[in-house]
Amino acid sequence: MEKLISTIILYGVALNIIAQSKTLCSPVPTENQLRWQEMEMYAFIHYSLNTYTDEEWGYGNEAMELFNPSDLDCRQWARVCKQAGMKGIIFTAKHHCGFCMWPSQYTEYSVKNTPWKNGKGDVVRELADACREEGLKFAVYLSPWDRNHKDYGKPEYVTYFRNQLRELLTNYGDIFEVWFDGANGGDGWYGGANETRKIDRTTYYQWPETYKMIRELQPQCVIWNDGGDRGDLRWVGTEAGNVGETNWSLLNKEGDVPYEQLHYGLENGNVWVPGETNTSIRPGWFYHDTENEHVKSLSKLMDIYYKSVGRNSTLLLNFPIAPNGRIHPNDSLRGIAFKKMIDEVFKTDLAKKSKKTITNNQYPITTITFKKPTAFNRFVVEEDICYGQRVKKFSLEAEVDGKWQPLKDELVDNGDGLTTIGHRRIICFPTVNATKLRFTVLDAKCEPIIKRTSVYLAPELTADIPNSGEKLSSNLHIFFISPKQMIVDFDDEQAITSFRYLPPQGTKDGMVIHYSLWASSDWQDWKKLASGEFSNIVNNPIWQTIKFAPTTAKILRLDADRLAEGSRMGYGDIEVVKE
Ligand code: FUL
Repeated sequence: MEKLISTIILYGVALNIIAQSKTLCSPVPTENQLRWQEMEMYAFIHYSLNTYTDEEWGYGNEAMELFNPSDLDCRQWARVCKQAGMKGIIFTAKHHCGFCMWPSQYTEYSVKNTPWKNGKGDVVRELADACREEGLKFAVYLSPWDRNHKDYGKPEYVTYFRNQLRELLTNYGDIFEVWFDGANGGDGWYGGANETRKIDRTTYYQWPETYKMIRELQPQCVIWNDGGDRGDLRWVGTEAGNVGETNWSLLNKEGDVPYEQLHYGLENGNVWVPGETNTSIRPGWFYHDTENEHVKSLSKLMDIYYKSVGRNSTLLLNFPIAPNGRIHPNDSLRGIAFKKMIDEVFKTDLAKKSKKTITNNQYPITTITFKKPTAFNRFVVEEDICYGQRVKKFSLEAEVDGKWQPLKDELVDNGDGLTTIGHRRIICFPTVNATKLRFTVLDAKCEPIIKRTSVYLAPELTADIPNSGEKLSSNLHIFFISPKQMIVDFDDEQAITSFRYLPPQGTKDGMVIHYSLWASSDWQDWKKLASGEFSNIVNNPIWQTIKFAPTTAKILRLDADRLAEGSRMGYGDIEVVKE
């Protein structure tokens, strides 16, 4: 009897220990969020009338006749994305210009009134089918801001928006994610009103109602929203392709989400809202001929991979569609090379055939003992996020020639970067030739549950095609004649065809949003060459190109009609392209 009692007690203690380690000390993901996180990489596809106007944001009155691709092939998109390692595609069903890539019954501004397939085509349908055939998941981007719709800003528009969403969520099979862009640049065509309409992002769209509809129609779908209401996923605060090395998958349920929280999450947040890192394989989101030689290099893409998937995030990588209706070969080749390189790096887990011992101090210490001195430069660690995210700080050491030496994350500028883990953390460091590797959890919210520790040797990547190969201006005299007027003088008369503006980097202060460009040869007669907006410049501060009919001039004047912030125009660089 006594024996039985002590067995029961021992059993009880053991159960208690297990229970303790599984005690939740952090919010946990939903099933949908878990499934989404496992996707790791999926593609964005930007395609709309902008592809034909060479713009990043349409104004809302672009002619529908422009949409007549000669060779539109959604199967090519799906094949390329699959070979690039993408597990799904999110498609711009409607961008800010309001033009619908499916024949919506609620508007005339759609593919149904274009010459393409005599108005009988449906890009959303073709892509949804192609994805299914290739075994990819499918999702939609539906811009809440609509520069075409006459009612934008009124309650009627919200009904319209929901009707469109219902069409997309009922007619095209399973949708894994909905993407509600928060951008609102203000002005637009709005049914001919040509005015500025800003809305209150926290109340106007009445997201709770819309979310309810999504949950009913697509119970497995995750909601991305950088607007007023908390969705299932968050933006990471930049379109450059990186999230903070410290990346908590948590936010607070209520309240504003400043940049710091978007980028690093919130350690003590009370709800699971993981970060999705979005960036484009080119500088812009839409296709521009001028960017054909600026497709991101393989080393840049790998850097993005480590700073997204390797930092407890997913990667949403954009492939723009070219005017012929296909992904450009420069983009597809680079995308495929990217996937090959990921496979190459993570081919052989060197920890697999080595001895792994786990001891416990306050927290676990994992020591990997190699059979002989082994060269490696990557460490991968994962927490079982079903139990939340727990680790706050860890260390990594290699034993080289009998001496322990600390390793640090070489992609981080300040500190060693060894902080949060979450779904997956990849640490990159210069190659060491070591006999042992020691991973120690130094601080955690409660008992960490580590699911994986792996070690790899990545091949050296020599710098291939440079990121965006931009040259600095030469032979240009740049000065200001007023805080918002820049002069670019090139001494002799030249036949010029475009002007390029790189905004100030790392600050919104002085960034030009609306411009007018003037040319002169004598400082007296000024001819207006162009005016307009640098769309999406705040979120994606890349080179902006203003093209115009070949013009002979000696001086250009750029007027800043609207600045993002501040009262003085700034710039990072300027280029003038000659004929
Ligand atoms: C931004 C938009 O304004 C861009 O045009 C692009 O769609 C990007 C993914 O999101 O906020």
